Amino acid sequence: MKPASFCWLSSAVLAAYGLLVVANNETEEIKDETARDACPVRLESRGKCDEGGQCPYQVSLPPLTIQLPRQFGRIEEVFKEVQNLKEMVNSLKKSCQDCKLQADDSRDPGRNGLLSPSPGSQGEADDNRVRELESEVNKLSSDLKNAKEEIDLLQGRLEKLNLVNMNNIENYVDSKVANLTSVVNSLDGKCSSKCPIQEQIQSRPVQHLIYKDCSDYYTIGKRSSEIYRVTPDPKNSSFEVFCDMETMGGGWTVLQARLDGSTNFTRMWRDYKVGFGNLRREFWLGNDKIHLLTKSKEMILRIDLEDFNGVKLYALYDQFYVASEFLRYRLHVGNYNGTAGDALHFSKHYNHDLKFFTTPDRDNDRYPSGNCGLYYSSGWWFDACLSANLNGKYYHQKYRGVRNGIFWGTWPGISEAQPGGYKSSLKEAKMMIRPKHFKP
Ligand SMILES: [Ca+2]
Repeated sequence: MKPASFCWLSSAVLAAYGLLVVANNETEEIKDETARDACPVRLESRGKCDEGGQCPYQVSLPPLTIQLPRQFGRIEEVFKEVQNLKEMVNSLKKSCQDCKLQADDSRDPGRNGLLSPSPGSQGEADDNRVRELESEVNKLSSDLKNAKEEIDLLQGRLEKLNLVNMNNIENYVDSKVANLTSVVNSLDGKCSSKCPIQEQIQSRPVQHLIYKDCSDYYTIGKRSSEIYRVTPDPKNSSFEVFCDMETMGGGWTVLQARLDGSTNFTRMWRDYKVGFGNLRREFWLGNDKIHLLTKSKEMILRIDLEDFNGVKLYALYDQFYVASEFLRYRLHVGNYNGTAGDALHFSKHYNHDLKFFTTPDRDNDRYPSGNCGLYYSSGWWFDACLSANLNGKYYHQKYRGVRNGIFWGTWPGISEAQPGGYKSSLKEAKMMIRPKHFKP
C-alpha cells in the first residue's frame, strides 16, 4: 500500500470520526490540514497476521482539537452551581444535626419541669405528656362543672330572694292598708255612736271606703250577681268585675268564664295581661287584675265545670295566688278539695302549680322543644305541657287531633279516650276567688 493511499484513508477516517462526534455542520471544522500536508498518520505492522486473518497493525493519529458549541461553555457554570448546591446541602445537613442535638438536650428533665421521661425513651415521654394534658383537661372540665353548679345554685337563690322580697313588700303594703282601713272603720263607729244624725248615713255603704273584691260588696248587703267596681290595691286604679253572689254563699269574684264559645281564647300575652271578652258572658279578667286581687288578701279558688252530658263537678283550692308580670304571673295553687279531681297537680310531670304563664307569643313553659300555648291554642300556666287547660278552644261537638279544647285531665272517663279518637271539650267552665277568711 502507498503512503498517499494511507493519507487519503486516514483523512476519510478522521472526517467520519468528526461527523460522529459532532453531528453538526456549523461546528465541523476539523483541523486536518496538517494531516493532508505532513501526513502524521502512520500505519505500522506489529508482526504477522494470524491464521484467522487478524493482523496486528497500529495506526498513529495526530492530536485532535474539536471546537464545541458555545452552550458547552455553561457546563463550567453548571459545575460551579452544583458545587455550591452540594455545599449548601452539607451545611443544611449539619444544622439539622445540631437541631436534633438541641432538641434532645431540651428533653432533659433537669431543664424542663413538665416532663419526666426515662432516659432515652422518647415514646414514654410522649405518653407522659399526653397523660398530663389529659389530666389537665379533666381538671378544667370538673372546674367548669363546679362553676355551672354554683351558677345554678345562685340562680335558684336569686329567684327565691326575688319572690321573698316581692312577698315582703306586698305583705307590708297589705298590713298598712289593713291598719288604715281598721282605723277609718273605728273612726266611723265612734262618730256614729256620738252623732245620732250619722246613723242614717250608717245604713249607706260608707263603712267600706274601699271595695277590694266581691266579698266586700257581699258584706255591705249586695246579693245580686252583677258587675261591680273593685279596688284591690289603692295604688292602682279600680276596675269592673263580675260577682257571683249565689254559689256556696256568694261573695265570689269571677276570673274566667266559658259558656258558648262566643269569645276567642287563642290570644297573645298582651290580651291575657289586660283581660278580654264580655264580663256577662265569656271572658278572662286579666293577669294584672288577678295578681292585684290575689295579693290583696289570701284567696281561695273555686272552679266549676260542666260537660255536654250535663255532669257538673267542682274543684276547690284553699290557696291561690298569681304573681306579678315581672315574675311571669307564676301560679301558686294548693290544698285541693272537690269532685272534679285535682287536675292542676295531676302528676310529677304534669303539675301546673308554680308554673309561669305562657301564651302563643311568650314561651315560659317547661316544654323545651316548643311553645305549649301555641300548640294548645291558649294562654295558661303550662308545664310540659298540660293536665288542665281551661282556656282551650271551645268545641260545640266532639273533635279529633290535638287536644286543644277546654280540658280538665281528671274528668270522669277522659282517660279512656283513644289518642287518635274523638275528644270532647267541656261545655262550661268558671274560675272564681273569695278571701280565705270570708264567712258569707
Ligand atoms: Ca317551651
